Order: sequence, then structure tokens, then C-alpha cells
Amino acid sequence: MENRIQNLKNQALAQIIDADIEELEGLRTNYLGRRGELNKILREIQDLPAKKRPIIGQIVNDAKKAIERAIDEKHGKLQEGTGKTKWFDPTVPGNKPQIGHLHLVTQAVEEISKTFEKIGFVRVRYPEVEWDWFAFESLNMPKDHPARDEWETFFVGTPPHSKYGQMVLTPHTSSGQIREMTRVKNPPIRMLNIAKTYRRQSDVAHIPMFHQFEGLVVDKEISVVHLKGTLDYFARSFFGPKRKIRLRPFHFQFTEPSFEFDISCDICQGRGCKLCKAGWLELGGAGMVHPQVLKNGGIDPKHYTGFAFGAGLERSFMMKSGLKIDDVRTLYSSDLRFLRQF
Ligand code: FA5
Repeated sequence: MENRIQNLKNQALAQIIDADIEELEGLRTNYLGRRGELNKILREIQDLPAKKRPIIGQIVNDAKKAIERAIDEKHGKLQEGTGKTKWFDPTVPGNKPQIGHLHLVTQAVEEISKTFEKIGFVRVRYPEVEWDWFAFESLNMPKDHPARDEWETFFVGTPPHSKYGQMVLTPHTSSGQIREMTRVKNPPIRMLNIAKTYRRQSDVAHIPMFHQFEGLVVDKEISVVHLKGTLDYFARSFFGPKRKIRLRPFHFQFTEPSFEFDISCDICQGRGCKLCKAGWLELGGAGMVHPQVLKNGGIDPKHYTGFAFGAGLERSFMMKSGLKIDDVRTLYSSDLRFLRQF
């Protein structure tokens, strides 16, 4: 029996040398626990001759102490290695908990709101799940009109409204134009509508859920000059004085004349890259509000004119000076290594 105890002790000490913290706890249970190897031997002592019992008892207890000491020492060493010593110095300043920050997109929403508030725009919010009428019909896109294809819309499978039609996830913030006209009724209107928008798209420059910011100004004698001045002001304030905006003639059903506006690409400095391809990145669409749309919103186009623009918020943020992000999906990857940089 003495040999058996000695062998167990040697085996335990050898295992302790190679163990990590978790394995140490396992060894403690195996050798010293209530059902451990050494206690098993202690229970067998009663079968020994009375003279032998105290001697074997003593050997078992010595072996237990040696194993216990070896486990404690190894534990201490392993903790030192990880810096987790048992010593606690209450005068050492604590570790500051990490404090997060607003998501980049939220930061961009706030900055864009402030930029436009400075020139008199008022931020409004309209439904994210909207009726077809506001998203399409009232904007001169009747059912089956091919222009609707551009918006790659998600339709909601609820029964259609008798007047407003099918329910959709807002494919663009222009759905807020008619809502704003009917809410204000009498111009002037200076609306800034920032909202989530949804389309069935996903690649380096497109995501299925993105944000748009939409400006709408309706008043007497509003012209395309006001539109151009407003976009130039935004480009200078948001992107920095070196960035350029250009207007290209385009077609939208709800504006006449219509434009697309682009910002010069900050990643390739106009040479053309994976993201922009030709040195410019499209930010949005714009134009003079179509007279029929004013009428649909209850405003008399004989007395009032207006301009509107709608742009991608994530794209605008990516094109901001100094931020070299070449894939829009990165913004929503929830990768802390990326998010902590901002
Ligand atoms: C529109 O949505 C029009 N409502 C804009 C407008 C408003 C025109 C007012 C006239 C008057 P467009 O489909 O081009 O236009 O989208 C506008 C911008 O949203 C795009 O230029 C782009 O910057 C951004 N965008 C569009 N789809 C996505 C997407 N899937 N992911 C990220 N950004 C997108």
C-alpha cells in the first residue's frame, strides 16, 4: 500500500508540472476531492491490521499535503504569468471601463441635420412603412410605370388601402414630400427628412437598408439657382472646401427639370477606383418639384414653385474628407476594430 500511495503522489506531482489553471482544478478533484484517489485509500485503511493503520494514515496525509502545496504553488505561478496575482493594492487606480460612442451613421445624421438647420431647414420624420400612394403614385409613378423598377421595392403583404394602395418599406425619402405638403398646407416649406430606406440591393456601393436625407423647399419664386446654392453650401460644409459637386441632367418622374448630383471621389482623387469607377460618386437626385406633385400635395403651382433633393447618407459619409472606406457594407459590419477608429 505504501508503494501505491508513493506512485499516486509521483504521478500527481508530474501532472501538476504540465497543467494549466483549468487542469489544476481537475487534478485537485481527482487526487484530493472527497471521492478522489487518496481519500479512497483512507477508506480502505479500516481493513488493515490496527498497528498499520496510523502509519498508512500518516503517509496518505503527507501525500495529500505535498500535492496540495504543489497545486497552490503552480496556481500562483500561472496567475503571475497572466498578471492576475492574488495581491490587491487598493491604492492602484482602477481600469477605466471602455465607453462607446454613437454609431458613425448616427453621427452623420446629426451632422447633416445641423448643417441644414443652419440655413433654416426643419427636420421631420415620416413613416418607414408607407403606402404606395406616397412612395410612388403621388410622385407621378402610377402602377405598372417602368420608372418604379429603379426603386427595387420591398412590398408588405398586408391588404391594400382602398385609397393609398399597397404597403411598402419606404424605398426613398421622397415619400415625405406629399406628407410634408399636406401637413404644412401653406408654404413656405423647408423640410429635411432623414430616414431609413429599403431596397433589394447589396454590393460595394449598395445596402438593403440605408438612409437618405431629403430636402424640400416650396415658396414663391423658388428656382434652380436656390437648389444649386443649397447643394454647394452642403458640399462645402460637409465635405470640405476642396471637394466638388457636379449636377448632371437626369430624369425623375416627380421633378422637372431633374438632375443627379455627384461628389468628387476622395479615395482616388478623381482617377477612378473600385468604388467610384470614374472619379465621381453619385450622391443623389434633385430637381424642381413637378407641378402635378405640388397639386397632389394641395399646393397651387401657379403661385408656388419648389425644389427637392434626396441623397444617400452612408455614401455621403463615406465620401467625407479623409475617410477612406471603399465598401459601404463595412459601416454595418459591427466590427469593433473598424468602429473604434471613429
Ligand atoms: C431617389 O431615391 C430620389 N428619390 C432622389 C430625389 C429626391 C430625386 C428628390 C429628385 C428629387 P436615387 O434612387 O438615385 O434617387 O437614390 C438617391 C441616392 O440614394 C443615390 O444617389 C445613392 O446615394 C443612395 N442610394 C440608393 N440606393 C442605395 C443603396 N442600396 N445603398 C446605399 N445608398 C443608396
